[in-house]
Amino acid sequence: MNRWEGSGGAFVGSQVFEDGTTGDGVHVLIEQNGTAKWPTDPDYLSYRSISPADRNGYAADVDLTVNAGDILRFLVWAGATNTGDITSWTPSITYS
Ligand SMILES: [Ca+2]
Repeated sequence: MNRWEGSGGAFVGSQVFEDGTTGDGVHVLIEQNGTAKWPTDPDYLSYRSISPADRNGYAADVDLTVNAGDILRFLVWAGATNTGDITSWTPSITYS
């Protein structure tokens, strides 16, 4: 969890993908203070689904305005089963 000390613009850049090969995949979402911020298209502000063994996944990129005390959450939902739900997600956050 990241908690902000200041205010301003922030770019979240990340690639999220599945490392597992079985199961029903995962569903991912970025929230700011409990409000969905990514994905924005085409699954506007709802979980983005990633199939098992999808090594490309999605570029989870979003421009945000952050304020002191804001919390960004990178949510991974297993769906119906957590079998094979090995997920890679290493976001970087750049302030502007
Ligand atoms: Ca799953």
